[in-house]
Amino acid sequence: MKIKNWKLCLVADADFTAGKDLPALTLKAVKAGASIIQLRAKNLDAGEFLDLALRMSNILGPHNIPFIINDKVDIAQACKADGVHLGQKDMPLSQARKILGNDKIIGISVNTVEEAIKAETEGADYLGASPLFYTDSKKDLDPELGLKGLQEMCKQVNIPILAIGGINSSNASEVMAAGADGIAVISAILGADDISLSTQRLLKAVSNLS
Ligand code: TZP
Ligand code: MG
Repeated sequence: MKIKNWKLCLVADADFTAGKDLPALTLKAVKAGASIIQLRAKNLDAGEFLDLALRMSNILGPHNIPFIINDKVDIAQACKADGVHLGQKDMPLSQARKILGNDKIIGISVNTVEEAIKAETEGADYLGASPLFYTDSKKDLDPELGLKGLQEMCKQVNIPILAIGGINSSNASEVMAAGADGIAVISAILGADDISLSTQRLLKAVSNLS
């Protein structure tokens, strides 16, 4: 599946469920308009990650929404996800492309214009501009890009850019105005009391509706 709507990616992080069921939380966000789902599980072992990925894949199937696995090419393959999102220290893009083929989506996290141009040249399908702002949701953060850094990056590459890090319904429209094709969030959706409402608010902000 190719991605047509880049606007709002939920990074469904298994560490952010407060004891609730991640597939159920994700489904609420999808029904409220999230357009891409990326599954992130830094603290699960491979078997647990795969079980969760298969449950997510099953629950998302009928909704026809792109499903991306964070970090792990083998898990993406095993659950027949639509693609993988790789950091600078994960499997190199060229190797992931060999394994997954041209029909799968490969996203790359980038923090500098140099990394962005390299990923585009090597055939990434999209970039995660990371981190845009400070966030407590990720450890070992690279320097914040800020709106200026994002703007510069967007000028230098042609593939879609999802901005991530500290984005919420108050700053999302500025992020889009800086040139992002969409936003990716964890806490603005999973940390909210009302997942549907917070998803709708984000969607409004990225769609420039008042
Ligand atoms: N990569 C860069 S920042 C980040 C990730 C996974 C965390 C984003 O979480 P939040 O809660 O949307 O700031
Ligand atoms: Mg990663």
